[in-house]
Amino acid sequence: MADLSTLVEGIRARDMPALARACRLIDERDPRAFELLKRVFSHEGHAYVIGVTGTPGSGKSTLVDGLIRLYREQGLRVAVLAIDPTSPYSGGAILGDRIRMQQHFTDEGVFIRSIATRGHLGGLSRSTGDVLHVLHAAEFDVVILETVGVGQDELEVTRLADTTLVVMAPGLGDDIQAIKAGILEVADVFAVNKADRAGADATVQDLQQMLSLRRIPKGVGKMQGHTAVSTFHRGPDEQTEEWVPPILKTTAHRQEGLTELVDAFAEHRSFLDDTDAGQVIRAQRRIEEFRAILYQALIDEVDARFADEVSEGVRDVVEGRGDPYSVAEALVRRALGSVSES
Ligand SMILES: Nc1nc2c(ncn2[C@@H]2O[C@H](COP(=O)(O)OP(=O)(O)OP(=O)(O)O)[C@@H](O)[C@H]2O)c(=O)[nH]1
Ligand SMILES: [Mg+2]
Repeated sequence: MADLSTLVEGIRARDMPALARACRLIDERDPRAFELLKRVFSHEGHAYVIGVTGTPGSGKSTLVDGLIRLYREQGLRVAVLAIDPTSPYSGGAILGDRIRMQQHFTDEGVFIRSIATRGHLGGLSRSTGDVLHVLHAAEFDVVILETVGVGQDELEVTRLADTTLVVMAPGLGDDIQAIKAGILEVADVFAVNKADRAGADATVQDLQQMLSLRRIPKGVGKMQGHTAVSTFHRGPDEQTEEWVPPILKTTAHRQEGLTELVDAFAEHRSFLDDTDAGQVIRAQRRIEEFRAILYQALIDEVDARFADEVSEGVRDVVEGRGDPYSVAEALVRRALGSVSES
């Protein structure tokens, strides 16, 4: 375990090779990753985590690049995880993003990595969650999770974020229709990017209309220039506090509207910190994370200790010797029974 202690030290010192190695252990689901995570976990979690998702081509990467610059100017340390479900190292989008972000690669206060692990329970979301704990331990101030796609897995990942930004752009209206269901759920802040283009106001209105269908009180989410009005609403019952996602206009490649965006993030963060509703959201996330870790640990244990029995069960089902319910039940009984005996 001396090796692991060195790795933990390296992480705490924000040594880039150590961070990369930790990410690799997690990606590869190396058993040492579990030990590592036990050592680096802290309840507080140093970094503020921002999820960025939205319509393809809306300017997410350009925005993220601008956000990195803004946070760096404030002296904050930033990590970016590009969540790419397709492939870790290929794909035009990621390649383009890497070139765009190249200027930050020589900056020691910036860590950029893509994540693509799938295929186990919780998939992308689980391994991203693990990497987040490493980044907390490395004391990054801000972590940005940028999704490449907008499928269910990617939306799932944004649930790991304190604040999720959904990026839209004018002229991509059909996409809004197609993905709105999932996306409205996850959004804490909306950016209508490419505000320099015609149709930005119409996109803002479309969004406002969709949001108002979700029983959101009148008059909120109004625009004043780049700034959203009333992001924080106390319902008629003083007990029910509610967060109303603001809609902000940005022109990412000119760095316009980003300060207002960062202000909206800060406001959402204080909503999480200072209200009961925010505390409930945080508690629910901890519960979900624990369950995911617990179930994955059970699966790993069963796979490791009962590999032969599992294969045998598979054969029985495939060859019709047993129905899947009875075979599964027998296997679970046997696995749990043998654990309690040992
Ligand atoms: N006019 C205009 N173009 C922009 C703006 N922001 C980004 N772009 C351009 O829009 C294109 C797409 O930007 P990206 O940042 O790659 O968008 P993305 O959402 O990351 O794209 P994918 O990762 O492929 O889904 C690029 O050519 C950008 O230069 C903006 O505010 N206004
Ligand atoms: Mg991109």
